Amino acid sequence: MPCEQTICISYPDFTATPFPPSVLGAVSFGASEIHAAASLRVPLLTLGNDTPIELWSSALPVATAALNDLHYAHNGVALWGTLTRAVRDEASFESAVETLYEDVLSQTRRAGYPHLLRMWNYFPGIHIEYAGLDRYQRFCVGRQRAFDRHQLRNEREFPAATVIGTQSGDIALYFLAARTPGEPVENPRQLSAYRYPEQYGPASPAFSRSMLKRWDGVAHLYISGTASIVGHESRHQQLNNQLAEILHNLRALAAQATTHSGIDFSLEQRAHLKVYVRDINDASKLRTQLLTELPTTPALFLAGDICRRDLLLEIEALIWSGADA
Ligand code: 3EB
Repeated sequence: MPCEQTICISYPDFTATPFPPSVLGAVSFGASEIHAAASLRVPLLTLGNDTPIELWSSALPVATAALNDLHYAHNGVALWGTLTRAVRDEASFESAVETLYEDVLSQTRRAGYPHLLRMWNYFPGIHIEYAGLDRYQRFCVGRQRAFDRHQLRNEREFPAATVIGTQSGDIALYFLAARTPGEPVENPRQLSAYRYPEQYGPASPAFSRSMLKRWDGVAHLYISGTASIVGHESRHQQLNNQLAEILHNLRALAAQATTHSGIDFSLEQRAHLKVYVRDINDASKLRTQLLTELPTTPALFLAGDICRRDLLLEIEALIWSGADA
């Protein structure tokens, strides 16, 4: 189906569907390779034989550009980009993240899309420790340094985000930015991550729980990776209880966005989930449980490491509005 909006996100069957003319970007998970001007392969195992593709397209004409290892596409309203960079050694991991984020911030601003809405971050060895901090904590430090240097200090400008550990490969990012700001929506059940106490690391995580964007004719709610966290504390040791808590969190966030905007956002319809599971052997159990809770909501299952060791899974969501929004 061709895209009739500013931005469309779809999960086409790669073999059956030719790429539409206005592709902003494409992400493949698992083994498949894709060819679009801006594309990224994320090396995460998928459940079963799935080799899913996430396709970002537009009804508007798209122009593509690249600056070194940053590849992007834009349509006058939004910019989609991707960047990968090798991890050299532990000592330089933090500064690698910092320069990577600086490159994203400076280039999106130079191109005229200064508002970061959504960031996906994947890198290997998320639990590797060095100088008393693990890679996730050093990621937060590098990201915050770049945000500080670019005067991105207003938390209402923090993008929604996902950070997931891979088993191999480079630091890989993809992101969505826009000419005009989105509206951050925080979760009433969770402390804002940028206010986490210092026990989780020296730099608090600079992301919003979700970002609402009203495009021309459709609104999108980009929900960050959501874990079994209430307040700032991890909850439950068992998989099924963590999933139930996450669904509670996601529902609370969708309800908050609806209250804030008057737009109907629900997990039951016009939603897509990505479920990241620490142990891929847990995926089929989770899928069964998720099917009883949300029988009609499509979900992609990916094996990835969650930043806190006590968390077994994390779920991100995209919800879009009906035609009347
Ligand atoms: C949490 O709620 C879980 O540092 O950008 C989820 C999504 C998490 C994004 C980030 C971290 C981030 O704290 C971890």
